[in-house]
Amino acid sequence: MPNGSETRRDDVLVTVDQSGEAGWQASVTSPGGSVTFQAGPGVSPIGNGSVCLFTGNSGDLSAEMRLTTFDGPLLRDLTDLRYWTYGEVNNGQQWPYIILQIDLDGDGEVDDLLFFEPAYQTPASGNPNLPDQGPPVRNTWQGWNALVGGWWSLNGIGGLQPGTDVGPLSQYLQNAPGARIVNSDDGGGGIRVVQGFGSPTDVFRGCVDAFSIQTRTAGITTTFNFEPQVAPPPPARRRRVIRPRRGLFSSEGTCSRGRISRPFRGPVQRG
Ligand SMILES: [Ca+2]
Ligand SMILES: [Ca+2]
Repeated sequence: MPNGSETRRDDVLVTVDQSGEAGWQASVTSPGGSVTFQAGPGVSPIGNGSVCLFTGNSGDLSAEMRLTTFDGPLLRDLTDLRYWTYGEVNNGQQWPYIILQIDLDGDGEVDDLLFFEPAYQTPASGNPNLPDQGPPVRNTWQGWNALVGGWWSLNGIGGLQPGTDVGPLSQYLQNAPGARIVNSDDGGGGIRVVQGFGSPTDVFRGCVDAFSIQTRTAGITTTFNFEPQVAPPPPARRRRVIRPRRGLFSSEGTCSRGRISRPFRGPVQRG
């Protein structure tokens, strides 16, 4: 059973069906990669579709969705963080995962990255003191509660490492109580859902939906519902103006071509 809880009545539901909406940016560094807003796959957790991240044949590069609207909140004020994944193609270890960009010293610059990976959320593959969220399964929608899950730090802060040394955010905060989530200098969103950064021979394709987040100051959860992009309406049809081709009729009223060759004298009265 998926672990993502149902959308509550006080949630704000926001539909996102293209890059640039509601603060979400598509970011693709892999040459054959893509970010696609599409129907399905299968029965998506909310609505009719999801956003799918594909690395192409360069799994060492990436396809991501990045959220720009959480630039600066304290990590300790994060009170909800859940999302759903549907992994289609991967190396058996990597499903769409979350990166939080962390500023440790308050200068707004990124100092560390925190990773939540679905593959490390069972007692055997991760930290047995944390909830067992079950192993990731291909071609299945699965909900993940990242807020209560196991995380690792790029710099190993708090002893948080990939695999069985993942730990709760509280363990990180004991060592970095002032940690803040920040965007990149170039404006790239500090909350990222990622496929890629594996090895060059990897190919990753996974879809994401129902991404929920809340901070203590916001007080309510915003759930982003990724949906197939609605095709823009066709452009209004321009009125067609039919003009005679140049040279078809001469200025004297004679037809220069075709069957009528006599001067045109106007309508003939018949009596
Ligand atoms: Ca910094
Ligand atoms: Ca959806």
